Amino acid sequence: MKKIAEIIKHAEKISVISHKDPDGDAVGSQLGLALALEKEGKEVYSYNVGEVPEYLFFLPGSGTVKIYNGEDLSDSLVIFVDCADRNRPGIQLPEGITINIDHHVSNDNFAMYNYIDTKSASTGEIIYKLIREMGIELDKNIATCLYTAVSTDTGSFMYSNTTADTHLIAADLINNGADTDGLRENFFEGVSLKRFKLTKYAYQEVNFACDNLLAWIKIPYSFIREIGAKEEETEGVVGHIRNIKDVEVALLLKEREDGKIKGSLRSKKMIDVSKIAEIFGGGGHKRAAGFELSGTLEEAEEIIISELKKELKNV
Ligand SMILES: [Mn+2]
Repeated sequence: MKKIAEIIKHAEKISVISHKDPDGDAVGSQLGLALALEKEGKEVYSYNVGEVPEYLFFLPGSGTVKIYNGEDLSDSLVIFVDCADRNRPGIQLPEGITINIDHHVSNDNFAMYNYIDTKSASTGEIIYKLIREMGIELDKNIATCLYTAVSTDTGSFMYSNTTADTHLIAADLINNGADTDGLRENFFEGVSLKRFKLTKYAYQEVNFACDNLLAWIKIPYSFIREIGAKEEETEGVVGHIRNIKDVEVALLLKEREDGKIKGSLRSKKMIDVSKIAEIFGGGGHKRAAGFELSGTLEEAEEIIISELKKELKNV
């Protein structure tokens, strides 16, 4: 981290990039870092493939995140945040100096300099430590972005990745003015009607197997189009399915507009879903992971469910 802090200190132009379908940790870490670097007098650009989701518009600087459109990044220091592997940004790795800051176990150290802390519940926690390391003073805006990153990636401090360190960092962010009301109103109490309809659909369509240890749902693109939901609005559904008593592994299979099947896996205690996701070319964390498959929803279902049944046989 010292080395990374030093490299950043010497750079003038910096681009900060997070991942496709950006979530609270992606955008919160990205903006928290960008705002801190601007404070240091750097020329900072934020790019993503994909729009900032509406529930994150309240974040200071959310309007500065641009959709990446082939810009030449080779003359700036490029920092990737919260990207589990080289494909997650959706941007080709530029020539020049690159830094990769992340907390996913599946991270493949794709950049020139890599800081991967898999014990961190969120990338936001690592960015917090980096900002402290650099001696940059926190302010309300930076604190709001980082608090959002920490809070959303821990399911509001409830998931098993939450540590004492997470709470200490959150406390310091609140002491520095983090807008916790903004997060609550926009995220936790800001469930869109589309998101609610998706949850309703999921509750109706959920399948069970292996004595209810396994629960899964398939969402065809036709339904997503019918209700007009955006990609990111489908993400929370799988967490609701995991919350059912007895369920150990929850799976969401979602058909995308491009016909690809996106899989999201969640587990409770026994199954390391990052290993299962890796079988299908994806990755993530022990308790939350994802992958992409080609073919139909039914074909994807057959392959992954048989793999999950094998895993759950020994439980
Ligand atoms: Mn994250």
